[in-house]
Amino acid sequence: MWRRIFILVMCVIHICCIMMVGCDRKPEEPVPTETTKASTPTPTPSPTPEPKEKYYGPDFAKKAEITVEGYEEGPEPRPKELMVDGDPYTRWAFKRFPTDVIFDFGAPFILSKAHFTWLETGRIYYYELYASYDGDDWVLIADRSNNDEGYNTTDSFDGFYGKYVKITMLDNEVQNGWAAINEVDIDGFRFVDSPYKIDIQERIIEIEEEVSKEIFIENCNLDGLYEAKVETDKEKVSDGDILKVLCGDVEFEYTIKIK
Ligand SMILES: [Ca+2]
Repeated sequence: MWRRIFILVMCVIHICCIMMVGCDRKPEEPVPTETTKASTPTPTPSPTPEPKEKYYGPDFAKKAEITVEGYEEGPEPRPKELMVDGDPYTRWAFKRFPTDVIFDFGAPFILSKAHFTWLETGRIYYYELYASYDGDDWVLIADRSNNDEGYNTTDSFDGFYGKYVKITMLDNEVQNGWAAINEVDIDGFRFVDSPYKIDIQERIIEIEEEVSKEIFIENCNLDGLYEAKVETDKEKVSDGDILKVLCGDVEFEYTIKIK
């Protein structure tokens, strides 16, 4: 008897528990589905890479980006390309003084010399030559405002480390208003991604340890117009030796130091 009553009570309690749980259960809330945002790709700033390999070779000045303020359009066009086409009898011309011609090499070079070929009649042009590392600060390299040379002129940069050269054309001797350049050649070189610490201004190259001449020259990774050699009696390049770089007809010397 008591056993039946106990079972009955337990059943009632169990039923009540089920009912209570059922009452407490909230209707299932819809699981919010993750809304896919209209994803606007975040623009990643693209760094402006140094165009290290842009002018790998001896003709970097011929491949420079040249900016002029205009050119003679006709009857025979004389665009800027004609001042770097290798032909001394073709020329860029523009009827304006003063006017600027800017060379952007795309990367800094150790600039040696600029050679100009002027009009074949030997007409004298008056100009100023500037160089710059950043395109903002310009250094006067040559003042030819009182020039007395026709046909050809050569100006030294003395190793100026720059990415830009600017020629400011001032006038010519016949004062006819026409600026013109038949040909420009610029000598220079650069150390491209060398593993050595190179002080361009002080002309010092630091190396970790003595190395063979061949490996040293290879690691200098010179670019441009150059002939490079190390003057030493020893088998290996060591502290105090000199690297000589012949660029055009100008020789640059770099002292080698071991850290
Ligand atoms: Ca030419």
